Amino acid sequence: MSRAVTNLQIDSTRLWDSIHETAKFGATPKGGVRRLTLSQEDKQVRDWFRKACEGAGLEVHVDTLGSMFAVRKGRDMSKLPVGLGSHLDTQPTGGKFDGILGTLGALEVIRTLNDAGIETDAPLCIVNWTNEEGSRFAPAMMASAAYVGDFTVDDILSRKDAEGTTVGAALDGIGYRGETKVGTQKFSGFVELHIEQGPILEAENKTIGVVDHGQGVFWYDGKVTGFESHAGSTPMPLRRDALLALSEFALTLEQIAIKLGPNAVATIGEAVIANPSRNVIPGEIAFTIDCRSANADTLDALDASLRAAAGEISKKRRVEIAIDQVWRKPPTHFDPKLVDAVERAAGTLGYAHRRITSGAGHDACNLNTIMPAAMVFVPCKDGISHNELEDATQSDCAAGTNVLLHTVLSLAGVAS
Ligand code: HGY
Ligand code: MN
Ligand code: MN
Repeated sequence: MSRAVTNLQIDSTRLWDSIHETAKFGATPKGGVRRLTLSQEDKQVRDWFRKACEGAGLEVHVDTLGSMFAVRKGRDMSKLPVGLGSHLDTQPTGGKFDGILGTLGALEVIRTLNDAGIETDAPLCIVNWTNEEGSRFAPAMMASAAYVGDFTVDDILSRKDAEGTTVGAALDGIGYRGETKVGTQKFSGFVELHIEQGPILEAENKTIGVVDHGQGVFWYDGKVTGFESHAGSTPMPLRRDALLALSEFALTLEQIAIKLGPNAVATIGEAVIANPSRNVIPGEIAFTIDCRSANADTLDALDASLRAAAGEISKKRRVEIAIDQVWRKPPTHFDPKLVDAVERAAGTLGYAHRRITSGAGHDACNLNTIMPAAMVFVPCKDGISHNELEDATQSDCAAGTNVLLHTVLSLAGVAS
């Protein structure tokens, strides 16, 4: 590779400006971003992204689940493109970097190659995957899961949010139900840049995380059915209190994860009392469970233990605890060759780096089931993410994007 290419660096200010320019779509008073998938705020950032991609000479197409693909021609168009990108949707109390860094970092790679007049041998394709977060519609990494065949497109289109709006209606509502059949755009491989969303890189003063594994994820929908009765006249021993049953289950689940740890986590992120009233004993609660581990056996142990605990508590408290598994994502072992390519790029660029397992799920974890995939991590402040305080430094974001650039160049080849 020529010296000019080897020394090529992205434009750190342009990347930083685009991160902060797009943060205005769904900006929250506390400095975060609320950009739920397929919302009006998501439409705004999608429109911005499409315009920026077309401005960079890319040909944009959208699939039937709204994922956006922007192709940069290569010298040899008979070759499959190298894919890079992430997602632009956020959590309700999201930050400026989760997903956004990887998508805008991919755009910055293209802009840098354009400025340098570099043509790659294979084409490149940058991607904004619909609904990575899984907050408004389950599951998370939804569109890439359908892309790899874990769910049918019709199943996904029929998924409903808490208001009863389907994915299909939400796509139509923002004009992003595209023409391209899901799975049409093929790749030779996929590389995703992302903030770590954990504390390790910052604590160890590492600039780059070379992601070789990802935790598996089990999601469940749960419902506790007790018995509504008067908060004043019902003696304590006669109560079938759904909230107290869920509370005992939640604390038991915490102990299960701690016992199976350190490589196990479990979270009840949603709990909704049906027809809440301060002087009625809760009779019904819908809740969710998120369990994770990088070890498949630990995941299975989490599953068995939480089901057993639900059975014991339901008997003891004379309630029903129904648990329905709605998503099963096994642990990810990223493609060794692509992981090596990321590690080589980080080493050549002189960044302090280490191998790392991703605690969070990512679209690249799904893609890795049908093509070679890998990830590049950069630190985030205090390891905080899925929180409006989420923060990262300009230099780390630039370093991660430089590693993405040189990894992609090593995979796509340089024609001129
Ligand atoms: O849930 C996850 O790990 C991702 O942030 N959607
Ligand atoms: Mn993400
Ligand atoms: Mn996220």
